[in-house]
Amino acid sequence: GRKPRVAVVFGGRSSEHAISVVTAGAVLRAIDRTKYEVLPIGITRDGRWALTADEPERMAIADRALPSVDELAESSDGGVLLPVDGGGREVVYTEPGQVPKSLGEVDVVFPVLHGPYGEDGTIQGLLEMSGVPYVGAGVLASAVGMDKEYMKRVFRSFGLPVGPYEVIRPREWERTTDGVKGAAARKKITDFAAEHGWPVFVKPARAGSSMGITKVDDEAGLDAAVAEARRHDPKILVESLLRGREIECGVLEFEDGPRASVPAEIPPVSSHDFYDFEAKYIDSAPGLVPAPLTEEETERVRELAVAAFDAASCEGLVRADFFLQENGEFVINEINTMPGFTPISMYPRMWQESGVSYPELVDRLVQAALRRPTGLR
Ligand code: G1L
Repeated sequence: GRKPRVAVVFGGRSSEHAISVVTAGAVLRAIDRTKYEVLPIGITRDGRWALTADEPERMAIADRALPSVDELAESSDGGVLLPVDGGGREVVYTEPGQVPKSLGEVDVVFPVLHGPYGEDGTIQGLLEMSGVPYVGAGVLASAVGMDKEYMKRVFRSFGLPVGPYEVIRPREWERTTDGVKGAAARKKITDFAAEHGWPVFVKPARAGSSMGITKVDDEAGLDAAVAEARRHDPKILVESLLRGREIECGVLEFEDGPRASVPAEIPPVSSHDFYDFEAKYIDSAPGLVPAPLTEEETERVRELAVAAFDAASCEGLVRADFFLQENGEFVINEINTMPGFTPISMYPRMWQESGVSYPELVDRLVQAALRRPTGLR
């Protein structure tokens, strides 16, 4: 029969637009063209969708200039009308924020999108309603992976080890106690610190990457940290500092179920180290693969990673991040349903070290999506 047609959807209204383009370029380069037909679909920075040319070589950093969908579509001679209606050569966009009425004949979508409308379950819901299978987490797992409160609630209810935390909800900032607005909310944090000790981390409950997170050493730094977190999300989390080693593990769905990769260790960064965009996303991640762990520790973290995948009802893949505490116990910090995914990112590196090359990884993800029934599962 004909080859399955894979739509790679990338770019979008995110601060991480460029890394999405770079990642999509890597996926386009790696995907087996003898097996699949490929359709690159870019979303511009202002939310217009357009079919872009299949030119992965233009989707890389050149002379320190970051690629963008806007540029790819405008200077390309491969742009085709969207919705697909006969294959004109003119680049036509949807209106900003509009979703194309049709993606054309697509068998599976490979979403490479970050943050709002990308990895929070919204595009997954759109694809569910269209009946198109897609790579990676579904609506529920995506939403759970985006909300640090519900992530912890899910893990805890499945018996996974979770560190101490407190949630402050939007309405709690509006409440007045003893004539002071938000006083009870603030006390919740200082009580938490009194119990678990300073420093604490103040985080937006729902935000991509490590945005809006502040380490707070004492009460004096609290108000600024809360204000910063609330810029990203009115719901915030307070967590205690989990002393220990940072260990990550990849989970990938095989034909017979999810399997864990070899784990990696992220070495501590000294506070004066500054990670700019390129250092964080483009340079090879500074992790040690495999992590120098004992056999028992390795077994344990791999078991926990698969348990986290199952607890959140993940599909396709997940990266699970842990702390290995000084008492030898692992605590799960978070999962990422759309982890860094260039060939030099941690997740692909962990699988490379486990015997799964980047092209095989891409193929396994597409195959897992194609095996999945649409509708309730
Ligand atoms: F589709 C997958 F495989 F689930 C998938 C999709 C996207 C895995 C990883 C990613 N990663 C990204 O999209 C990103 C890290 C480039 C977001 Cl900025």
